[in-house]
Amino acid sequence: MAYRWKNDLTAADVTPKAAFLNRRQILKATAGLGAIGLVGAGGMAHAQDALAPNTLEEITSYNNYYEFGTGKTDPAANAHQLVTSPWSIKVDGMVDNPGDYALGDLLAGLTVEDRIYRFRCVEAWSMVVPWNGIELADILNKVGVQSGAKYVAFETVVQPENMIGVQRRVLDFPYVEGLRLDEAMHPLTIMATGIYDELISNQNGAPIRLVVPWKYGFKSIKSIVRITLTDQEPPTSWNKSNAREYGFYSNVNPEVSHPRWSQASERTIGGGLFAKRKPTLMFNGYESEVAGLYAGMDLAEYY
Ligand SMILES: Nc1nc2c(c(=O)[nH]1)N[C@H]1C(S)=C(S)[C@@H](COP(=O)(O)O)O[C@H]1N2
Ligand SMILES: [Mo]
Repeated sequence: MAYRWKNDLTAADVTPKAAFLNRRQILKATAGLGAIGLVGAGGMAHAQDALAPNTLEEITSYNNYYEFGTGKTDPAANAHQLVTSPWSIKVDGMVDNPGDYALGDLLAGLTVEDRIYRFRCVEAWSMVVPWNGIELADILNKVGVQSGAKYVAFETVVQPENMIGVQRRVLDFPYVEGLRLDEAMHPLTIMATGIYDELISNQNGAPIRLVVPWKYGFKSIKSIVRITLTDQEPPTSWNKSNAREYGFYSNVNPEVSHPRWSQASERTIGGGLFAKRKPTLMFNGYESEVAGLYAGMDLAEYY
């Protein structure tokens, strides 16, 4: 990559959290995952970007994680049942070093960075989340992507005995997602292991989940157990469920409506009773970084 992306949101855009200041302990706790980069903490403030702040409480109590139920508070109520240790990730397909990796082995030596990102659900609500994560590109470069690979497929763990939504078959599980290889290698794309310098909560997708900030939230698949390099566009859960409403790309785009609602504006979680909806930004505010990935594509056709 020719450049290193600079965060445009800072800690001032999220509500201060006691643990966020307590960085030393976290450095100790995540020492096994490599040094923590301070990309977010020193980033540039954009005064015009008046985003509603989100607390850890908001981020961990209003979730989508259908394996634990379809209600917004179901994941917080049920995800304590998720077993996250030990955790291994199968890496297969068109890679030089396929295998079943213990999570710590896969991430060893890679840099955990702070990334404060806008997060926009296809249901037209949004938050600002201070993630800690590793660039997916670093992981892919470590396992060695073969030249014919064009896409990356991801799969969420299935623990039927622990997952009420799996028992009720609310979706076709395992939850699966995918990215084009250039999207996966983009420096904005991270695998998050923390929020506010704490280990990521189960309801947010512990122990490791994808975050692709310019795409609708459902692309950011949780609790990943498999990463596959392939030359075929992989199936994705919401596209399988309703292809007319949910495409493979799912880039945030205020000009392309969902068949049942507008995507031109969004409700900010935690904004309070009288909070105004705010206009949704093209590519969720990351247009200058990612628009080039889609040059020449009709975004209404490739939604
Ligand atoms: N495995 C899995 N991943 C998932 C989901 C899910 O139901 N199952 N929901 C998606 C949707 S619709 C959104 S908006 C985000 C929500 O992430 P958050 O709860 O951490 O805010 O997770 C995405 N990843
Ligand atoms: Mo979502």
